[in-house]
Amino acid sequence: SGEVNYGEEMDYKITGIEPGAGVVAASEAATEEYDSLEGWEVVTSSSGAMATALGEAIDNEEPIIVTGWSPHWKFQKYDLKYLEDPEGVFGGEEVIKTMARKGLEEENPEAFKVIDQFQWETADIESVMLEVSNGTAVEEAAAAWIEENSDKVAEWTEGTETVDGTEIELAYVEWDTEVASTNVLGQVLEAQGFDVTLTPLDNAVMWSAVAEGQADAMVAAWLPATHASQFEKYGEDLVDLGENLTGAKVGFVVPSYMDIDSIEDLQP
Ligand code: PBE
Repeated sequence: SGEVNYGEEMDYKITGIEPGAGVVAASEAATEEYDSLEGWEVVTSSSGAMATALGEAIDNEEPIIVTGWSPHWKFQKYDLKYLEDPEGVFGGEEVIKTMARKGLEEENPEAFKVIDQFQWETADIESVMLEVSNGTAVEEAAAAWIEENSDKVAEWTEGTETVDGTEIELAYVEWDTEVASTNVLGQVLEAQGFDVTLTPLDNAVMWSAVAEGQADAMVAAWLPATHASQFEKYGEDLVDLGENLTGAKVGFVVPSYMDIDSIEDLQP
């Protein structure tokens, strides 16, 4: 490594996603922390634009660095690797947690229980995400997963009663992971008789909406590192329902054909 000047080839730009994402904040911190990233810039856009740029770079075998995360379908579609982060700017293993508004348990105990019992694995969420990335509508992909995984779904609804049109609102951000999880949980709640609203928001607004009781819950809290600042700000106004998925990760992701392994292998 070190022979190719990737910085020049990429115009010293890292392909980011939405400005409110934790991985973007961590990426900006990385450009401050690493001498190898001096003069580099994180360009924000959207998760969809990042995926398009990644696909195009791979088609042309060009270098690209994206602000990546897993679970994500991109690892099933492409040969990718995380750049090592010796300074630990991106944290280590992340979990995705569920947060509910205060009062939900008392006011809507059946919904609260289902939301609390919602929990799945990387392979589950990735299969929904992969379907969606291949062009299937998320409603359809979620319904298919639910049909094939009735055992798991039965664990989420275990010990709860169906209702007759009680309203429930889930907040989320339009990241691929959260689109998949929120739609699956939403459909399970609908099948239990709830009148479900899924509300896409900016990350910071999602946290404040649940903390202030405008939305009932969200399944998109990436911790301990990615959303640490949001958790610090809103955590005490939320009910922490624990992990819905473990083994998550964020960081710089590059195609495997790139001849570097670490953020330190880049050049200013
Ligand atoms: N993500 C996906 C989010 C959390 C879920 C990694 C893009 C973020 O960076 O905030």
